[in-house]
Amino acid sequence: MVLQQNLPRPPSKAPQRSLELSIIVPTYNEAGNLASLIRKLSQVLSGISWEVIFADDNSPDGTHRLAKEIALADPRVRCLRRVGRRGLAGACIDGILSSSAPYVAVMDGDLQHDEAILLRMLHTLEDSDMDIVVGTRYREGGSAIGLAGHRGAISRFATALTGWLLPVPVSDPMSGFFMVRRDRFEEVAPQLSHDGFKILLDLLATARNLRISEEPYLFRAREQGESKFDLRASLEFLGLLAAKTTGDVIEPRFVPYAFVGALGMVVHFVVLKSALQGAGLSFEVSQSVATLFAMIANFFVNNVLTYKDLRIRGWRILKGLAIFCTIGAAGFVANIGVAHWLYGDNHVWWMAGAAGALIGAVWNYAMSSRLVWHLR
Ligand SMILES: Nc1nc2c(ncn2[C@@H]2O[C@H](COP(=O)(O)OP(=O)(O)O)[C@@H](O)[C@H]2O)c(=O)[nH]1
Ligand SMILES: [Mg+2]
Repeated sequence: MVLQQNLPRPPSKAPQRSLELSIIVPTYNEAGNLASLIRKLSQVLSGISWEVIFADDNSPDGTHRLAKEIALADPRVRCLRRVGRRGLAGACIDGILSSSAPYVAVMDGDLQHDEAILLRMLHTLEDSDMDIVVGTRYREGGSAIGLAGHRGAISRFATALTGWLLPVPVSDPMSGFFMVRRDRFEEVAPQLSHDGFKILLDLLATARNLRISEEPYLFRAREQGESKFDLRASLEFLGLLAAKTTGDVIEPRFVPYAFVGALGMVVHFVVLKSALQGAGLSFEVSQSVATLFAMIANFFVNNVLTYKDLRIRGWRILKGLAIFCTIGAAGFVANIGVAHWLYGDNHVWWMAGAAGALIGAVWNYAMSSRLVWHLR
């Protein structure tokens, strides 16, 4: 049971004012931070009518249970427990759509975002014609001091890459801290991607005409729990950039898929070399063994990386693998066919080769997404 004396006292009667602000906090294993966060929100938001919604992806540490326990005693707290799904962006979108205040904020649940600027953000939206206020670490008065080591370097690189590729006029497009008018968000919600970490970047790149204001803040160091930004999140971010720079022609998931394909090439050559030189097999046999190994490796890595959210388990793995290999074989034929046709036409070997490989990769991706992992 949660110790009630550690938590803020909720208002004694129903609030007189209608709800002004919904705060959505995506959480995954943040049980150690919930009580402090609610206490801090109560302190800074005492003058307004607000609610906080924890959008939790069934955290193994029981964050959702704790949130619901707190919610029993405090009607300003709610928890949306999502099962069978993982993803920061999707959790934020579902949380926002489950709420109804005219203004909605998204902030992390690990106390890295400074709650002290929430009121200023709200006043900016109420008193001006701005649509969104973005918390920034990279304007005067802000700081990313809490972003230590390699996580900080990745964030700075991602910020520079985004500024170079996409025309989003903000100093901190990687920020996960913002407040937006509900009606503007609801307009674009159907076009937003549920995969990935970067909901703000997606929102800004999708709804290009938002009037944007920025509010500096100090990004604090994480004290409890750990960061969930991993290889998959990095690849999803690159996928989002690829989608938005090509006007959504490229699906974000194609980037992790292509990354796994490149790893498969490495597997292929390592096995080919070992079979040829190590085991002394003929080229044809070595090449077949290498192809089979690479396809099997690709299937399993895709299952836990690219399609982690749609992961196949148990005996269904065998069926998935068989379909994946069949699609791969057909993709190989398409690759050779296209390359042969183009080479015959213009004799530029590298262009024919690249076009063949691209057609093969697109075919494999499109078919295996639908037929193996049943992506809708
Ligand atoms: N619901 C949900 N929340 C997530 C997920 N991944 C991260 N979060 C939450 O999103 C916030 C930011 O994540 P964090 O790991 O701190 O990322 P970092 O600050 O970029 O290193 C934290 O509140 C996390 O608990 C996820 O897959 N689902
Ligand atoms: Mg964090």
